[in-house]
Amino acid sequence: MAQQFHLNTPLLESVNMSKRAGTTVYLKMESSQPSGSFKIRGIGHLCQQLARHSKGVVCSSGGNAGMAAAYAARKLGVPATIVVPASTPQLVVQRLKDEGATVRIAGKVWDDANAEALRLAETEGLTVIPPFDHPLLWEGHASMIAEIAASLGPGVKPGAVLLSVGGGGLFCGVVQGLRDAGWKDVPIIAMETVGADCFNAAIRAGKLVTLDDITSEAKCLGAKTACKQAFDYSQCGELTIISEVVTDQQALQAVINFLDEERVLVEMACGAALAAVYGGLIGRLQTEGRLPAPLGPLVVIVCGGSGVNTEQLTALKQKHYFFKVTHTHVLAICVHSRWLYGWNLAFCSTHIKIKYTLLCQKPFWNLV
Ligand code: PLV
Repeated sequence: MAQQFHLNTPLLESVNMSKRAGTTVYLKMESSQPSGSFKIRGIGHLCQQLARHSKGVVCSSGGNAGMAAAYAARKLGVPATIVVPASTPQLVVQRLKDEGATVRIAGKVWDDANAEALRLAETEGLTVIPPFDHPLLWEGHASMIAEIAASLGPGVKPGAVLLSVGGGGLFCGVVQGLRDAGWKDVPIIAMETVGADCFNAAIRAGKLVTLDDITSEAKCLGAKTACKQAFDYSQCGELTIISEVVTDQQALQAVINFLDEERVLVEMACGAALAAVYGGLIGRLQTEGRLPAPLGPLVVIVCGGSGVNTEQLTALKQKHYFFKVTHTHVLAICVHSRWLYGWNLAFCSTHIKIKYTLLCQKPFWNLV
């Protein structure tokens, strides 16, 4: 049998997240995979089938598919070229090089890098490793559901599966895995961030949609168009798919909460899924009747990601103004403006608004 590149990852119960979600939360710890994310499941499987005797592989990536391709190629003794967009953090570029890959930077977003990878494959005779759109990838990703079934034990079925969507490869693999396990009635909660929400846009439009740009910080969710199979699943009617979008700030806050509570650092791409628990989405979906109440165990795919370290996290926090404005701050501004302008209410209110905007680095009307 061909060597398997991925690991069987733990399924951990989270007491903190269970409290927040109102049901038992199990974390499928794909962040512990070699290469740092679930991607090695599908890409490892695909490389076993297609890359063993290749002259070299080329993979366009937001980072993590590239990490998996570079890892698998190194294990197979095949050269790897990884094409990433300019938005890819330097730390990922370095990690790819440390894996022994040749790194090329092309364009602004993943779609640009993909065009370059396809061109290279053509001119240099390299085997293309797609990051999310290939049946072998989905087959590889599906293995995580078989593992979840084995970990949960006989007779235990998830109440829902929570995951992030970029191009939709993980989603397709999970659908396939749920079908194989006889669990196709288990709802899937598919999370994206605003500005990297091609799957949600497609569902709303009733057809595949190409976003104009990727404006989210969660670059690893940044495909402009979801893969057709993911869209077809969303339309097939036999599955329950709940597509939701969170802001970058919510995804980042989820990354911070997860680090504090579970002691694991993941990318914002993964934070998008975690935000559904930390931001109270599960309860809201139950109130809206879109998820059953009570809900069976919630399985969260902790997809991971290598594009983050403490320095990167600090930079993201600064960018997303995580300054906590307390009542004392607001009171101090009011007292100061009263002292400056007395009872001139027009001046006072303008002063308060300006101070508040400067303090929070966001307009005062975004107070909540
Ligand atoms: N990232 C891809 C696509 O980027 C990549 O090249 O790395 N969580 C993490 C940590 C990811 O890296 C990705 C995909 C996803 C979730 C979403 O997976 P997908 O693309 O299969 O839906 C543009």
